[in-house]
Amino acid sequence: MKPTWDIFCTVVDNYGDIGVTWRLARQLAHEHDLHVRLWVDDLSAFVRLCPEADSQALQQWQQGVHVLHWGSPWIEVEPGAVVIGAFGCSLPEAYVEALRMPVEPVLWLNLEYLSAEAWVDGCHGLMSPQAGGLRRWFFFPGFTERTGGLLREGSLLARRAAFVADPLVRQRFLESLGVRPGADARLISLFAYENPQLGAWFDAMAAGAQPCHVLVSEGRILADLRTWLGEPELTVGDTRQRGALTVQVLPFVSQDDYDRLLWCCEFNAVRGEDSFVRAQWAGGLLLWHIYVQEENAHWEKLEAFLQRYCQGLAAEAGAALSQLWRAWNMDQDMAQAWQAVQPHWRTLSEHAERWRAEHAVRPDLATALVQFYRNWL
Ligand code: TRH
Repeated sequence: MKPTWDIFCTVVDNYGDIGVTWRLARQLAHEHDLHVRLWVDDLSAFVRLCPEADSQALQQWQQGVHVLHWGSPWIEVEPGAVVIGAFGCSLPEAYVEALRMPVEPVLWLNLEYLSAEAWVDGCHGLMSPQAGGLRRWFFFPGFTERTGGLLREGSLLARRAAFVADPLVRQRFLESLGVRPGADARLISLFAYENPQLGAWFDAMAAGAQPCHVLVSEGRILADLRTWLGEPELTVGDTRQRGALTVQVLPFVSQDDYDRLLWCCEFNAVRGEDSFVRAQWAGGLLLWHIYVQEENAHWEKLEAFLQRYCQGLAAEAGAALSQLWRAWNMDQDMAQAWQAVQPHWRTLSEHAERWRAEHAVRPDLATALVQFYRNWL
């Protein structure tokens, strides 16, 4: 019988919590031959990422993962060999009680948010004593060898390479979304929170010499797009042109299709955690809209990543990219920042490829978790 691993996910807001845990659950089941139970408190968020799922089912199997509604009252179960609480979520009391008297010892992990900050190296793998003699370990994703690494399926980069090598496959995929970019247009994806700089950025693209076709994923940024276009009714499927800029609103697609979308684009504007990592694996230029934290704690995270990312990059190109990211996240002039990036486009593309290659040789997060468990036994 396969060993069982439990992953608990509370959907706080947005799609990052479920995005990360669903991806991790699938990889553990497929590549490490585990019976993975993914406990989710809000299945409606899950259905957005996995459209074939049933938002009403108490339990279901999706892509090899046992997905269960984490509702109330709690269905009592025997804990798995490993339990992962994602992003500090509190496990059901009865489950924790069962951890105190397991048939076999259980490894209890807390999967943390991704950060490029230096302190993460020192906190990854630390143990924290819990009430009743229990112990829980912190597991940090990250960008260095002293962290748990990044989520990356074993076949991801080969699948991407095969996809980009076949222009017909790319074209068919884009057509399935109703996207037909002009031959000389730069294809750009945009997934973002509300952002007051959208108008300045889009003005710059509209006035530029280079045709751009921006694919905007439906969601929180749409209100700003409506304002910029002056069209309150704008909805999924709509396409508009302003000068050199074509804007098209895309539906929210499955996680696998979202990867394909990133692979199709030269420039990906992403947000949060999971799409941010996927854009790094996609390998094109990227712009990160970081999740806002109290007292602007997220700015430090942004700078920590930029510092790592810009290593080995020509100083001027690094400065232009950093300023673009700051402008997007700190409400500074995106028009100017966008123009400043243009002369460095090629350098930045090549750098993105190098960054991907550098990180692709590190152990991925799911493999690191399995290794952590083996070492713990
Ligand atoms: O949705 P997010 O903003 O999630 C955030 C962050 O994780 C943040 O750190 C966390 O604190 C907060 O949630 C609660 O962005 P993220 O992390 O990129 O998650 C989005 C997920 O949605 C990701 O798995 C990609 C997926 N996705 C699709 O599957 N289809 C789509 O069309 C799009 C646009 C995204």
